[in-house]
Amino acid sequence: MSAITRRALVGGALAALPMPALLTRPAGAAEFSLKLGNNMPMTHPMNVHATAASTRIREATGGRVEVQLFPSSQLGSDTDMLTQIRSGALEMFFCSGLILATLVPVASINGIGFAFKDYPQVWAAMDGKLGALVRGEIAKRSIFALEHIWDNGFRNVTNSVKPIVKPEDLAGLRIRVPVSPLWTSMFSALGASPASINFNEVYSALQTHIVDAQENPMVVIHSAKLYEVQKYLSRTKHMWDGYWVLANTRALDRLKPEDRDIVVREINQSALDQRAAAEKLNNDLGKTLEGLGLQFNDVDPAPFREKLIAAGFYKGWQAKYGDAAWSVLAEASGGGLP
Ligand code: X2X
Repeated sequence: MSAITRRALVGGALAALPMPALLTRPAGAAEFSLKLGNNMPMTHPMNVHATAASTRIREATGGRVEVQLFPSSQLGSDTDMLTQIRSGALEMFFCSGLILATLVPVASINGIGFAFKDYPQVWAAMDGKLGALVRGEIAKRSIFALEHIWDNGFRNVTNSVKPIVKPEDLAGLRIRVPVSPLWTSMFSALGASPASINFNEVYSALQTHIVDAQENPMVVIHSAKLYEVQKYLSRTKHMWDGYWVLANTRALDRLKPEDRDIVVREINQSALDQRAAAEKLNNDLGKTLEGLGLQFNDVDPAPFREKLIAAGFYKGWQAKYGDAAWSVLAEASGGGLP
C-alpha cells in the first residue's frame, strides 16, 4: 500500500470516529481565541498595549476569551490580512486607514497632506465626526472598527541620498509608499517616483536599493530598525496616520454579549494608553535616532503644500471623497486645508 493510500485510509478512519478528547477543551484553554494580526514588531507600542489589553481580557472573561497577537506580518502582508479579515480567516487586524482605503475609499481621508497640525486636532477629529464618518463606511463592509483609532503618527521622509529640504529634492526620488492610492497620488504630486510596497518588504527594499526612500513616523523607523538602511531623516510631518482595530463582525458576534463588551472596552482603553505612549515616543525619539546615525533636518511645509495645490492634489481628492466628507475634514483641520 502506498503511503498516500495509507494516509488517506487512516485519515478517513479517524474522521469517522468520534473524538471526544479533541472536541473537549483542555482545562484552562479559552473558549474563544481571537487572532489579532499586525505589521509591527513586539517592541512597538501598539503591540505593547495590545498585550496589556489581551491580559485584561483574559482576566475579565475568566479565561473564556483569548486575544492572540500575531506581530511582524507573521500572518502575511497588510494586503493579505485585509483579505483575511474579510473572509473571517483572521478575526482582528490593526490596519492603517490609508491601506483600508483600497476597500473603503473614504478611510484614507485623515492622510490628506498637511491636514492636521498637531495631536489634539487629530484626536478631536478621529474621536469625533471624521472618525464616525469613516467607521460608518467601514461598517457597510461587515467589518467592525473599534471606536478609538491607535496612533501610528506624523510621518517623515527618510532616504539614503540627501536631505529633503524643498519639494525639488524629492524630484525623481524612488520612494516606497504603502499600498494605497492616496500615498501614490501624494508623492507623485510632489514629484517623486513612488512604489507601492507592503511593510514586510520595506527593510529589504531599502537595503537592496529597489527604493532609496520611505516615509514613516519615528516610532516605526526606530522599532523596525529602518535607520540601519537609511541616512537622512527630514522632518516633513506630511500627514498623520493611525491604525484602526478592525474586527470581523461575524467573529465578534460569536462571543457572548458580555464578553464582546469586555473585548471592545479593553481594546479601546489600550488605544488611549497607546496614544499617550506613541505620542511621547514620536516626540522623544529624535535624539535616539540621531545617535543611531540618522542625520536630521527641519522642513518648512509651506512649499510642499504649495506644490500639492499646484498639482491639483487637494481638488482631485475633494472630488473623490465628495463635498460632504471633505467639509468634515476641513472643519476638523481648523482651516488647515487650502
Ligand atoms: O506600512 C507602513 O509604512 C506603516 C507601518 O506605517 C503602516 O502600517 C501604514
